[in-house]
Amino acid sequence: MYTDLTQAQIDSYRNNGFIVIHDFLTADELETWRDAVEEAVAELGQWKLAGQEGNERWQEGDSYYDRVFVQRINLWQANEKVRQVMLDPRLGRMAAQLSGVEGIRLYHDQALHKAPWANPTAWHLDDPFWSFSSPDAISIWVALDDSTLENGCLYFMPGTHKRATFNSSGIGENLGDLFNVYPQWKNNPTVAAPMKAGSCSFHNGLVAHAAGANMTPGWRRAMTCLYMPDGSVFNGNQDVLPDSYVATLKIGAPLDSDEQNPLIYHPVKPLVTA
Ligand SMILES: O=C(O)CCC(=O)C(=O)O
Ligand SMILES: [Fe+2]
Repeated sequence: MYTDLTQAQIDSYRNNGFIVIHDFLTADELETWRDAVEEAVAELGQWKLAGQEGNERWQEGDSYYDRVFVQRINLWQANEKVRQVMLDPRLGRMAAQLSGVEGIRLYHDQALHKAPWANPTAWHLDDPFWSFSSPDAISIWVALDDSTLENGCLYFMPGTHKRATFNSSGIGENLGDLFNVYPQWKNNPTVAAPMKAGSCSFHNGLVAHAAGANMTPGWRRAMTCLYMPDGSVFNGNQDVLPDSYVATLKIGAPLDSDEQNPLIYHPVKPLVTA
């Protein structure tokens, strides 16, 4: 795993709101990630959120959004192999260095697999969906297959994280709805981010991004993880948090449960390890 970031990479991330790291995983590591993720996705079946099997809210249906990607969340909680992969402090250290924060908690992981002929992923911001609001939230997106212009690679709008508010448009059927909320971005340039399997990107939770349709008969599989700066507080959005946990939270309460959001990197505090 390529984990050493140069100052130039960190600067590029801070300026653009994203960075692509080619050849992030070795061939063996890629095999480990694929095997773990495939096993966990198969175990969850039609349920999108681990621990919520049987809860209709998290049942896959046949909506437009269900055809954007196969989305399976918190696989680390359900599967030992994914837990080994996701609780790796090296991932947390990279997230901390890029965002310039001290400690990193795992907010949630998610497999995002575009099936053959999947719908495009509309332009959106991530952070407004989440249970905390931070300009330093960051995600990793790891290509488990070659991700190409043909099968639905990511696209970014550089620099938008610097000006975004927490207003958003969701991820609907209209690719450009985000630009009704941010009309000042309508003519901004965009950057495609095709990646070989085993490469990855990191992106800020407030940078505008999207992905293409899958115009091929093959799969475009990706494993992602969303990271929360240690010290972040509950903003009132339930998102993927279980009912029983949300019932204990007031707005402004620290999201510091190591069962739900393990501390995976910190220079001094004890970490949760696999
Ligand atoms: O994989 C995709 O289609 C979209 C990914 C994305 O929006 C994310 O990782 O935040
Ligand atoms: Fe996203």
